[in-house]
Amino acid sequence: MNEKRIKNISKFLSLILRHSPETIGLQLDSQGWASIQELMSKAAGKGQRFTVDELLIVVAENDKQRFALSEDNTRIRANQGHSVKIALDLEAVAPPEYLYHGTVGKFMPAIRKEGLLKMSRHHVHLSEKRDTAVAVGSRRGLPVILTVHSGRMFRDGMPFFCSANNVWLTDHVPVKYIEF
Ligand code: HQG
Repeated sequence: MNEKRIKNISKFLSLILRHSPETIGLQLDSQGWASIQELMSKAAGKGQRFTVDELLIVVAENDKQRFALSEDNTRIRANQGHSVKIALDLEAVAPPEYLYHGTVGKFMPAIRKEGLLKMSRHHVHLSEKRDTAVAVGSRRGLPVILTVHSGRMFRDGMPFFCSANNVWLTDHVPVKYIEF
């Protein structure tokens, strides 16, 4: 399977499993899982056809490990990034002392005022590596990298979660914890 097809199926799965399952008439369970059989048949009904093997390749080779399979390999869900309301049931864990967030200049006036907000997602997304934040910010233009004092936030009582693919998640980063 070529890169282009992998990317195409990955984008489709992100759309369905994170944002709009209803576009193919699919319902996610309360933890974001979908039956692979049902997903495939409903996707095919809308002209998006792929085999189970192709789906498994997309899950395994995904550059950011965006998707997870259930233990019995019958269900799939996105590891993070949802805008639909689901509970990932992540456990709160202590973050590293510093985490990074990549954004762009046009959001900076608002971020300086309100801190980092989760916008349309469930959480604010942060990374352990600065390079990851550079890649995230670059999706929107010239990246601006913010250092978040996550250790201090945690000690001040703010919970952090780490997704199965190592994205750090929190509710809101108030301005006083951001190094601009
Ligand atoms: C910005 C991709 C105005 C924030 C990536 C960001 C990531 C504010 C945008 C994952 C703000 C939200 C998440 C405020 C934050 N005022 N703008 N107060 N606070 N923002 O896409 O972090 O490929 O929801 O800086 O790689 O960019 O989908 O979040 O620019 O891991 O797997 O509002 O999405 O992963 O944008 O990206 P997003 P994000 P996937």
